[in-house]
Amino acid sequence: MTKVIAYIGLGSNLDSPVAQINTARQAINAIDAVQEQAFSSLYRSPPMGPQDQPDYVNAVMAVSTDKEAIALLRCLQKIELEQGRVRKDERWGARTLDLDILLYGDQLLELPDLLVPHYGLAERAFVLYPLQEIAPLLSIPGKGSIAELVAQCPLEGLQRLAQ
Ligand code: A4P
Ligand code: MG
Repeated sequence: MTKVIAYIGLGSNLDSPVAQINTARQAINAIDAVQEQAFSSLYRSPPMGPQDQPDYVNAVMAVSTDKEAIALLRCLQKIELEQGRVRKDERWGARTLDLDILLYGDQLLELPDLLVPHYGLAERAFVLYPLQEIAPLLSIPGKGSIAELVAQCPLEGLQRLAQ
């Protein structure tokens, strides 16, 4: 299989979010057949969804891979579990680590367990701004250019963290 560039969204709001994101970055780099191409700054934002939870830290990572998308998802879910992710019934509740496949090449995927592009990508400041930082010329299948999407998306309290 030829290599594909995939974009992964990382998010955490429990148990030292910055450390969670850095640990996840290392774990993703340790996946067989996955190589980091770029990693955005870290961004802090108020929670989308229930407000009785801490602020989030988010980042976006570009990787090159020859893994199938679903195989990549399974590796990311394993890393979530290793970092103490507990899935609860509450929608959009607090979590130690969330890893989403935002984009997988220019592919549109509608598998039972995997929707790509990620369903929230086009409206979320905490995804669009870090994505634009590492891929300013990106075009999102079915949605338009990253520049257009960012221009239409208010910051909603998003702050880039000092390095
Ligand atoms: N799934 C389908 N498509 C994908 C994809 N492209 N990437 C399926 C990853 N998973 C995908 O995910 C639920 C199911 O989605 C999985 O079984 C997978 O097969 P999950 O990680 O178990 O649950 P979740 O993440 O809680 O659900 P959801 O609806 O994806 O939540 P979101 O959209 O990830 O939102 N506020 C701020 N400021 N920053 C955040 O990062 N994140 C959330 C979670 C809420 N509020 C936030 C943030
Ligand atoms: Mg998720």
